Amino acid sequence: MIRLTGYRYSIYTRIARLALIEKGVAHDLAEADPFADPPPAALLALNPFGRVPVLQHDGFTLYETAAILRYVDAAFPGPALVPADPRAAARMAQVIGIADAHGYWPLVRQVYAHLVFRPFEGLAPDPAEVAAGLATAGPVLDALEAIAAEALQLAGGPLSLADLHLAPMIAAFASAPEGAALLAARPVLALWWQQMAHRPSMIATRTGR
Ligand SMILES: N[C@@H](CCC(=O)N[C@@H](CS)C(=O)NCC(=O)O)C(=O)O
Repeated sequence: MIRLTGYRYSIYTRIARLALIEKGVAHDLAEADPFADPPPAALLALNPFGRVPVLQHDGFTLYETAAILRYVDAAFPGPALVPADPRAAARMAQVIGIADAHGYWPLVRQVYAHLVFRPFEGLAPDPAEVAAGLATAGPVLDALEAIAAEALQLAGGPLSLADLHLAPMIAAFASAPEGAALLAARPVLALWWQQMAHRPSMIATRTGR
């Protein structure tokens, strides 16, 4: 049994879904809203931190998206999503680290959440969060642009876990016109994003927000 517990609007859930789809792994989806207060007991039983996604595979339970992606890549047949070249693999891990440590909050939780998600839900954005997110996003995009320009990762080569980890965050960010403008100013990264946006797995996992 392969089950992914996630939330339909969750960026991290989308990342895990991309990996499963790209590897061709058939799986169930279980819905749990981690933003509920308190989070569902069933989710807390799988992840003590109450976050999604969580992967279950034949009695093995795993949370933390980067770990889920490494497991999905290693445990199932299909195209290898970790480069064999040590430097490309290191850049892959670096992109994932940058996305988690520096990208998710400004790109998703500040810019996307306040300019796209909250208005969709009929809620007012907080201009201070938007301004802070846009300001913080610049250096993050610059760092990713430098990596893409080096062409070991994020440059249209063989698909890797870095592409899958970053694409949903960039998708959310660029769905705000202000985010799209900042992305367009980083041409190599923007070209990467144009290619990723058209992948069938990205189209199949659109969230509707
Ligand atoms: N470090 C976790 C982060 C996962 C995460 O933050 N997921 C979000 C949804 S995209 C969540 O569950 N948020 C609930 C909350 O912040 O309370 C991972 O890599 O899986």
